[in-house]
Amino acid sequence: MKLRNLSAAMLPVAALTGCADKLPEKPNIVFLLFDDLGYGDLGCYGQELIETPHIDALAQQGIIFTDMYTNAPLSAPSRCSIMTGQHQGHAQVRANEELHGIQTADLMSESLFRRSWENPDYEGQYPLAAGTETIGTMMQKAGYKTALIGKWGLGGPNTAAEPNKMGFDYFYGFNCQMWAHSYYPDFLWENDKKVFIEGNEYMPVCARLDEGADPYDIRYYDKFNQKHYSCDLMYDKIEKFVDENAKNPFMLVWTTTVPHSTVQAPEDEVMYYVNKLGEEKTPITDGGWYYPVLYPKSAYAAMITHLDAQVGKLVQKLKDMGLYENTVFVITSDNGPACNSNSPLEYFKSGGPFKCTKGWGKASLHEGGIRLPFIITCGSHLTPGKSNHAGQFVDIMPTFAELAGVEAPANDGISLVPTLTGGEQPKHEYLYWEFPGGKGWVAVRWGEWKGIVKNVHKGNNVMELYDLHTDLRETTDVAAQYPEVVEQMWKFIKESHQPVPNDVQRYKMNVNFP
Ligand SMILES: [Ca+2]
Repeated sequence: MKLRNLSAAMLPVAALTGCADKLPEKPNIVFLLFDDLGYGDLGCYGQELIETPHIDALAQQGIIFTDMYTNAPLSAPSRCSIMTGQHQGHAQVRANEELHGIQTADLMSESLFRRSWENPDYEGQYPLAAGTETIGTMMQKAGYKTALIGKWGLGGPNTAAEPNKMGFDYFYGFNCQMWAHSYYPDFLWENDKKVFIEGNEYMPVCARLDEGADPYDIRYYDKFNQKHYSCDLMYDKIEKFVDENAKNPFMLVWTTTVPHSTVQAPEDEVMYYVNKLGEEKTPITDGGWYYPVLYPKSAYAAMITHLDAQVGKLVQKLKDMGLYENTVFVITSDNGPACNSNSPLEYFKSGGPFKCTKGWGKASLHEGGIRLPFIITCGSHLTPGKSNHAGQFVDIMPTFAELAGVEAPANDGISLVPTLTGGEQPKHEYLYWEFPGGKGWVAVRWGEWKGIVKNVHKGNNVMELYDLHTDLRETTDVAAQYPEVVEQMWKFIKESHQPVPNDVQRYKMNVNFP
């Protein structure tokens, strides 16, 4: 059957001109990966309340991708696909798996949380296998200095998959995703050293307001908002890394935890949004795995704007150092926005044009969980525009390889450089996802068709089919009208899905092929 041309319904797609833009040789790379930022959370993707002027300015100079996807709707598997270029049908990591580390349930137990604080062996997620080739090892081979600053989540301390062993010359931040639920931690990791932060105190995320506290009085929240904001500690290290590598190519992987819950930002910046958006009347006093928050909407907005201001600072610094024209920025998010009490998604329309209520954002394979903002700029080298190339994070590895002039390890991606230089962009035949979290999901995008199978763990093999050309919110299942499309989708699933190469129960999914 003939497929109609793809088009993104929300953003008008300007045809990228055919003129060949030249990219600098071995440019520096700044890869900024947000955590749970939605398609609609940036001004350049239609956000009207949260201010992101610096990222918007970068986007104006570069390419805005309308149809770019993560490979997985959750942190660890998404990052695994970014690092290895492997799609989830044969990736090592396919869900968040804590192995010996602190489990989600432990977050609510002070003693188990403290155990992880006392003994780093109880930190971290399931480790990538020793010797895994990553974008880090690849760029090191190309002569780059590499840093990962932010959140890791692909192997705990004392495992074979500490960031320094996975291709990063320098690491600073959270090794463990669970500890990243606080923006005022009392320690972070610098390479393989646990560094305590003077002025911040140990504060488990199960901590609540003191007995008798007035939940409408901001002073009672002081204990959660301590002296040093982790985003600022990380940003200081970013500047230091750039300073130290002004004379050689570098790749900075900036895996910020913004705007993942707990939503926290410096008080004056939160108050800016309280004034702008209006006083909030519903503080979160019991945030589950997260601290209480007095102004969740304002805090969510403030933390994104705070990060945006840091992007502006870094751009200015690179300009001052004469490095900006020689630096590629890639900006995206690891998965769609989280639907928890901390994240005011509906208020901000974080899902953009996609449905993003509970079950439709993070941890789902609906568009709201997987389609993400994705921007590439390179100083004034690119012809600004929008691209509706349907890609996935596995494209990042071959893109960086081509930029650096090095051969990439075997991967499932397609370099996006032709889109940057005005060349003919090769396309994926289809995009594949599987996600064993929750009740189990499989999905395929083929042209404008989106096939999705839910409840895989229960043996369900009835595919829902949506026409993204007319139905971005995936509301009208047309599977019964297009059995030949459904049949082809199943063929794609069959050729993509492979058993996990390890014994992690949580990654396993038995697909009941029809
Ligand atoms: Ca995430």
